[in-house]
Amino acid sequence: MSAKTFYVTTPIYYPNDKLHIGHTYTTTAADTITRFKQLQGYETEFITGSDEHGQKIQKSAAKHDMSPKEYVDGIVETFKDLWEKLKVDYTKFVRTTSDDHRSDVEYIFKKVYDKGDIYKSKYEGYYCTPCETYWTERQLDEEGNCPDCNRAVEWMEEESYFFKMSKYQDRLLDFLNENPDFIQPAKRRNEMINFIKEGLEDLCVSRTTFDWGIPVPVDDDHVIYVWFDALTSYLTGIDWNRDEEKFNKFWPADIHIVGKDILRFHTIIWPTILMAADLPLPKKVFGHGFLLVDGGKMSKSKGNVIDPVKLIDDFGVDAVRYYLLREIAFGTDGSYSTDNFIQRINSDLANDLGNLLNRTVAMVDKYFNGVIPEAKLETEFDTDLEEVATNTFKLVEDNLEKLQFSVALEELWNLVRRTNKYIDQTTPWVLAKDEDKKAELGTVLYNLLDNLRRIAIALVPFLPEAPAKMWEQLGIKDSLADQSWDNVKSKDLLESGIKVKNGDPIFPRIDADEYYQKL
Ligand code: ME8
Repeated sequence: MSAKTFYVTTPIYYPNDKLHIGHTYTTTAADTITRFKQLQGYETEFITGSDEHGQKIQKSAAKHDMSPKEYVDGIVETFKDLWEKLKVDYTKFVRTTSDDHRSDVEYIFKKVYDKGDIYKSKYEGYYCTPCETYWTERQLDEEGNCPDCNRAVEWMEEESYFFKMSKYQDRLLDFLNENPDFIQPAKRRNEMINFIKEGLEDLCVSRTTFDWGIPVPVDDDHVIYVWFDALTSYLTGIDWNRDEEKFNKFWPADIHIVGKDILRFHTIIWPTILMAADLPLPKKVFGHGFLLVDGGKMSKSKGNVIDPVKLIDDFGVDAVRYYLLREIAFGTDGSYSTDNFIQRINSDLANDLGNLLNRTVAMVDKYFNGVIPEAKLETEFDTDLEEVATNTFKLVEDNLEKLQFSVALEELWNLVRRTNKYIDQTTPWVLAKDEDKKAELGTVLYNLLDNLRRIAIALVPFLPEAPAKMWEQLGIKDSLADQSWDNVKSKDLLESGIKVKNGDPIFPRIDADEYYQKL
């Protein structure tokens, strides 16, 4: 039987500047789904990287008096540092300037060229350098700017190579009809289909106005269009042309996670290139919404760009990941604000979950000398708690499958709050006064601990640090690797007779006034 595999990608980001909270959002989502699939027993590949060619990078490097390679080398290090801080567990970081990638891009270009689907012609049009995209006059916005980013465009004329994208229009529409879940969220699907129905033009896939790129294999005067180059990274990442077995095992990708800004490249250009190269198409592309700051667009000129490194330094990696995944519904735009961040962390992590753990462990310490008691009988509240737990874990699983992270966490927190309510219902402090109620008290505390164990495993996809800290307090010695989603579904796996470890709160409360004063 072949192993269950799952291949997920993030965009490969442009190293023309440091990454911000928006990029962090995409990558956190990709890491979370990867960790979830691992818990379910899948063998996973998770690819990220940097998109290093193109005019935009060349211009940024020139501004800094550096060669493009020297310039990107420095910035790529900051990408990797950020992913390390965010505890992102990727399998490969693809740099488009690497030899492997270059040879894969040359190979795919040549393959499509040899087939007759790339031809030479002349190109004229309005070029948007930040988006690396040509536009026709009709496509420009009302002010004559780029319709995507609204910045100024330049008129350009060049001899270019063209990819016969128009040839694949009908096949692409058929594919989208046959695979209604390919484009996510569903509301974006029609947008893409309408765009295709307006008519796909052939795509200009080479440039001569700058030279920072991979040369066209049949013509050194041209470099390959940066999107043709970048999209191929999804093949490089799993060693296409180098490790056939691995490639066949993981391709087609299970999901490309991208922002809505680049959904078109992934659902129109990429599939048609793959069709021309006789490769299967990815199973799904999810174009999530954009993160705004205090309701507005993040921009350097406004000075409101949120630095994820500072946020992690100030609040910890779990808090940042929790906030991003809980606060913004995946697929719609959302807004970051520091007030809201602090409020969310204090109420959900410090109060609801932190208190549940503290109260429970402290009671085991107090009433059973820290030794996990046995669940010898049933209390009248157990069935209901267990029903909520079973139902919750099913909902968490279903929503994670759909990448609905915020709903999954909302459901999980219903259980956290329900478990807190179980303490109020069973009143362990009252039971503790009556020696005859010792068995009942033991049962209550065991149920609390066992629920916390299951909640901790369910948190593994979202939070890289808290679950292990929770297990330590719960007396569980197993390493992360021993946990699996099946253990979330099964109750009563916690061993009795082992000692819990009453420790510091794992989610300290944030004092907002103190934080703002320090800024
Ligand atoms: O487009 N909110 O790279 P890029 C949410 N190199 N997500 C955001 C965001 C925001 N405010 N800002 C950026 C490129 N993102 C190409 C990709 S892939 C083959 C090539 C995230 O550095 C989001 O995922 O401009 C978006 O799609 C991506 O960063 C754009 O990153």
